[in-house]
Amino acid sequence: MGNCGKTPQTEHFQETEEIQLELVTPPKPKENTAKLLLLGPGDSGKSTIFRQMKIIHHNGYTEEERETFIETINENILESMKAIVNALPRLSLEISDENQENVDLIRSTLILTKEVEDAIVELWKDPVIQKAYSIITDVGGQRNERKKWVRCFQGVTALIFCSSLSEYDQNLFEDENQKRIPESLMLFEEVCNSRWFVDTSVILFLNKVDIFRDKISKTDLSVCFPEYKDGHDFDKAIAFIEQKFKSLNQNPERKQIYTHTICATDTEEMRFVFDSIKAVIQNERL
Ligand SMILES: Nc1nc2c(ncn2[C@@H]2O[C@H](COP(=O)(O)OP(=O)(O)OP(=O)(O)O)[C@@H](O)[C@H]2O)c(=O)[nH]1
Ligand SMILES: [Mg+2]
Repeated sequence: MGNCGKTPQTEHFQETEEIQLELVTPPKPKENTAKLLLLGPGDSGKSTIFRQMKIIHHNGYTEEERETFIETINENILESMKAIVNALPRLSLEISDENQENVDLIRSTLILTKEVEDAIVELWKDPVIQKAYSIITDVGGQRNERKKWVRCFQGVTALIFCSSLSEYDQNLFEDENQKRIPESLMLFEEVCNSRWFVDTSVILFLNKVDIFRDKISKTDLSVCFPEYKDGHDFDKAIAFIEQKFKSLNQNPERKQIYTHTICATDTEEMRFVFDSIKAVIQNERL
């Protein structure tokens, strides 16, 4: 292998990158599925929102609807195992003799039969497969860490970005000189204008409005944004923050930002919010 002056390290990174790009070949979108990506800084409420979605939809799917997901799940399992076994040569990993037949089967099949299912179960127990999987998904370092997310980014129907309103007077854990909302704005700017989401609508959740409502009556928003002049006015403060986020959208003609001011811990309220974002998601799929 000619190395064109690359160190083995960069070569390894490049290979990993290629493998990952291969892994991320987007599955064909299914008519009845939408892929939502929920992002946001630490402590903004992502897990709470996800939990609410689960509570709200816990009894929300009929047996029939659930059955329609089986095919997608099966395809994902087979595609993922294919990607792992196909990556073995490039990772210089060799499968044991007893699993070679299973590898051949996975490479050649397109359908998840009982036989293929058994082969996947056997392969998943194989330490070589586990090693390949961990190299593919667990590569260290920030740059690669990001690559890992590429798989999540492809084929996204709508992006949900969650930001906490209540922390405008708090600094980051990691950096005590940086306020949390500006940090969140920076992350939003990066995500919103990322090439992955050029045409993806963004649903912006301004969360923890309950805490914000209390706080704004005591602490002026200007502690975070010195240019803010409307004191303790709740509506004006919300509108100001919303505008801060929206102004970061570099492509307002193609990309909409739908903002919801929410209290993620309130299940009933979240039921309404999810209902209203369903319309956006359905539009996106047209
Ligand atoms: N009062 C109030 N608390 C909230 C709200 N949403 C989330 N919380 C609380 O805020 C904390 C952080 O919420 P999480 O959902 O864990 O946040 P996260 O974004 O998943 O955080 P990481 O996983 O650390 O990135 C939890 O204690 C939640 O109960 C809200 O609307 N109001
Ligand atoms: Mg979480």
